[in-house]
Amino acid sequence: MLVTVEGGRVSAVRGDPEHPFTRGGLCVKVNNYADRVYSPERVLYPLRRTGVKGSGEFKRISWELALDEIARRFKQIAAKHGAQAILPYSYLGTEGLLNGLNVGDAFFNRLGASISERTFCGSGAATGYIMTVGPTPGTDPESLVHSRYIILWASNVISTNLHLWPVIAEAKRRGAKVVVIDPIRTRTADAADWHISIRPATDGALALGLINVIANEGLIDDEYVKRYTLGYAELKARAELFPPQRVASITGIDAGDIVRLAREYASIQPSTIRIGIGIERHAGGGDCVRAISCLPALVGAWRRPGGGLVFMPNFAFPIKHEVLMRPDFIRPGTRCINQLHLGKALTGSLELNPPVKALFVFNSNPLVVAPDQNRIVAGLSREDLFTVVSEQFLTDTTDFADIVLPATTQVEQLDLMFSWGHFYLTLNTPAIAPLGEAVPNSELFRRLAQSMGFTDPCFKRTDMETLMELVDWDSPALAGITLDVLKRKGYARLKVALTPHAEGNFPTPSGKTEFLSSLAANGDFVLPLFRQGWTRTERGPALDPLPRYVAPRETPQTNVALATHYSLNLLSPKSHALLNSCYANLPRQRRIVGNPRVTIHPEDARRRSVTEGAAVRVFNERGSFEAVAHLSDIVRPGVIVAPLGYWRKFSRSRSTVNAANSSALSELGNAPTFSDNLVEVETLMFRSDAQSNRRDINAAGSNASD
Ligand SMILES: Nc1nc2c(c(=O)[nH]1)N[C@H]1C(S)=C(S)[C@@H](COP(=O)(O)OP(=O)(O)OC[C@H]3O[C@@H](n4cnc5c(=O)[nH]c(N)nc54)[C@H](O)[C@@H]3O)O[C@H]1N2
Ligand SMILES: Nc1nc2c(c(=O)[nH]1)N[C@H]1C(S)=C(S)[C@@H](COP(=O)(O)OP(=O)(O)OC[C@H]3O[C@@H](n4cnc5c(=O)[nH]c(N)nc54)[C@H](O)[C@@H]3O)O[C@H]1N2
Ligand SMILES: [Mo]
Repeated sequence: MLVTVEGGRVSAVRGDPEHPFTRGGLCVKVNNYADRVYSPERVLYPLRRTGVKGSGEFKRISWELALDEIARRFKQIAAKHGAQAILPYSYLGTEGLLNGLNVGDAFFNRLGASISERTFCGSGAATGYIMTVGPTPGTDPESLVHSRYIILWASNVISTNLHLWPVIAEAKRRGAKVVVIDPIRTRTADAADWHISIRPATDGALALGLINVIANEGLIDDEYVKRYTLGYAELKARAELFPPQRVASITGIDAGDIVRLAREYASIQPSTIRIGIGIERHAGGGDCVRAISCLPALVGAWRRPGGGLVFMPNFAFPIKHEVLMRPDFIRPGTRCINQLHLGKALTGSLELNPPVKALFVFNSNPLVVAPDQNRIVAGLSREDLFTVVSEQFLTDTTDFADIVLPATTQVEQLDLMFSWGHFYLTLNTPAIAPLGEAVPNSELFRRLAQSMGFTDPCFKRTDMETLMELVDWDSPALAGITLDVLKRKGYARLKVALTPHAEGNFPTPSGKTEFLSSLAANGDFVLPLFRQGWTRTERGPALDPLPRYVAPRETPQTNVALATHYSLNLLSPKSHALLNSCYANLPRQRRIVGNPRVTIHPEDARRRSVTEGAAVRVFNERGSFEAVAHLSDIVRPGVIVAPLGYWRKFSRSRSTVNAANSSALSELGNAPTFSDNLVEVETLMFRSDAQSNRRDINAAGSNASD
């Protein structure tokens, strides 16, 4: 992003036309970023609560007072209950290496606080991926132009990975076939050659079914399998349990289509699979990715440029995460509380000893993004809970804070950006000075450390010092790349191989694609969780050495008893114009997104007498939210969609889709199970003021320009 500054003020932002990957394109979320920076609603000064919890009423206080109060309360709580009564909570408000996922780790580890287990995004899928192919950056997204067969598996590229689309479109022009596997005909599915509509949470069966056909029809690359894989015979035997007919009955996909997909994928080379995050959001998400990760090796897709898997380019960035994480500060035996369990942790359902007495939130808006929303509301309403939130805006979460601290935006802070979607390391230089008294997260933790009396050198480092320490500048991936290069150009492409696995070289214990996982089998299993931030390993019970199909917990097919009350599968993918819950308060994005809406298949709507534009309540035993019904066959019968991102305080029901979502974790990697839940829909008896003709362009799959 190029920022134009006039008279000390950002006057415009635009994409960098010379950037090889983003090509000058900015998405609808950030192409008016100056409006976010200068929004009259920015939090620019520390605030203290004046109203009841949830009221969002505050008065300005000084930083000094705010820090004094936080330090005093933290010390009191630590003395009375132990420091583990303090729970940090953060996610990806910014993805910057300095101010992002790990910026608070050293502070909270030093404090002895509970560890917040961060498994919102990719933990289940990445666990399955690492078990099979290791932590490899995989196929270069840019090399997809060479691909002749591209499967976008649970990935709504046009909305969530916009800059990859031109690469795919170019491959298409060169003759590639693009297949989308998704229960929704998304705008990406609309633009593809073939949309395969699958029952939610059944992809693991499909992947094993593809292996079945590929193995039985002799479509494997014998030589590649022999030299660079482990456990083919065992995998084949496992896949025997998944013949196309059986897979068809599980997934709702026509058996002929399953066979055709397998044949095309195997024979049209190079083929690539882009794995999306939607894939992991159910009980068996991680295992499903294990099975998918077997596929490229089976058919020898890794041999050629453009073949393989696009999933974790971030593994290419040579970052020393421990510099920020400081695992050496963790006191032995410190407990871990999974972030998806926030509601339970705050309301006593986890029987925590000590109970959580203080919550410190930054880079996150849990009231919108975390499941089990009603419990979170109840927990945050506790008078005896001391809550601090560092934010740019007064969100649903800050409404419950005792103290709010002002945070800078991306144009006001120094940072170094890695990526989940390409191989460019980017230096984010501040364009303007911080507005008001806002501070970057790095400075926030320097100040907190000082207030707590922590004198360790890491709490005194400048941002530039941290940045220099954080990067492994000697890594071959950075050959020729220095800070000066980054300063001059803004970004630099990592040195990565075009065909990293043409000859095996997988970063697994055996160096091969492990159909038969040695990590799982040895009983001394090492679980690569995204816990303390980046992959941290942990011993767990031995797992099935082979990928298996774990049936979803809440579907009409797998939970008949529950389905007699709630018979629709609710999906809550990303909104096109929002970034998780970010931008949902800004006028332009709100106009584009419109009001909360739920898309339902016309047949399901008819059975419930739900009509187009009707105000409906979506509910189950966990909770409910209201939305405007949109009838469309872009969703499979039995599936409804309500995208993530709307804020509670703008909804009539003061609840959003995560009120109905479960905090149950997936079997591998403790991932969320947002796609594994049953709900029911009923028409409200009055016209909701949420009614509107505007469409959420993601849910409606429209190609309306924005
Ligand atoms: N516009 C926009 N872009 C974003 C974000 C955003 O909020 N908005 N968020 C960013 C973040 S944090 C992430 S993690 C990425 C995620 O980007 P994606 O991986 O694209 O994630 P989602 O949109 O959640 O889900 C993708 C698709 O998976 C489908 N899906 C859901 N359940 C299943 C299932 O069981 N099987 C199959 N086959 N498909 C399923 C959904 O219908 C959806 O179309 O996007 C990033 N980019
Ligand atoms: N139902 C459902 N729930 C989901 C998902 C889903 O698909 N469906 N997706 C999940 C996924 S993949 C993810 S990644 C999570 C995302 O979860 P979060 O990372 O919590 O989501 P955001 O809405 O991006 O919230 C970030 C907050 O940080 C603030 N912020 C931004 N920059 C800064 C900064 O520099 N400093 C500080 N202090 N604050 C800042 C923003 O204003 C925003 O309020 O949500 C998860 N929740
Ligand atoms: Mo995410």
